[in-house]
Amino acid sequence: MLTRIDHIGIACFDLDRTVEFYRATYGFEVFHSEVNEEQGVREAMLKINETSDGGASYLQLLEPTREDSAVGKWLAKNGEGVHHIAFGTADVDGDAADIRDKGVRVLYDQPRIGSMGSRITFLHPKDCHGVLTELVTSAPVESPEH
Ligand code: CMX
Ligand code: CO
Repeated sequence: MLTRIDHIGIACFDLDRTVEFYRATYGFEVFHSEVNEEQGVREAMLKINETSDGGASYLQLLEPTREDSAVGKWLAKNGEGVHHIAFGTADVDGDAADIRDKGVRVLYDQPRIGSMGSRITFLHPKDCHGVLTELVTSAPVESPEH
């Protein structure tokens, strides 16, 4: 079951300048940043709020690491802007299978690794009324060591 907006993915040409815009304009700070070579992105997650399912909602700012990546291609065509939305679920495998059964193209056979060790997959935008849609299961919270 999809229980929250996990994040909104925003494509930008210059991650550092875009991070500074969100900090200076809204006061949002970087919660986490990483490079995901498989996805071809350098990214910053800005936590906006926690949610009733124990998760959180973020903005995901994305700068391509290579021109032929999904974000690189999209930026070249569209310029900066909202690239995708992501719904959070406790069960990305089950939800992706259910959605595939409804005839929507799920891009990956198995979820891949996303931000902060999450497991992610994508639904084809042409099957989702023009919206590239991601499904995310957060990494389990590590219990403190004793
Ligand atoms: N939103 C809406 N439509 C999109 C889109 C997007 N983000 N990206 C591509 N499209 C549309 C294009 O406009 C194009 O439409 P037309 O045929 O009408 O022109 C069509 O989809 C095909 O686009 P393309 O430029 O030829 O690109 P590809 O088919 O090679 O790739 C997609 C499209 C969705 C398969 C690819 O972007 C993908 O695999 N995305 C998932 C991975 C991803 O986005 N990773 C980055 C984020 C990582 C993260 O969130 O952690
Ligand atoms: Co994303």
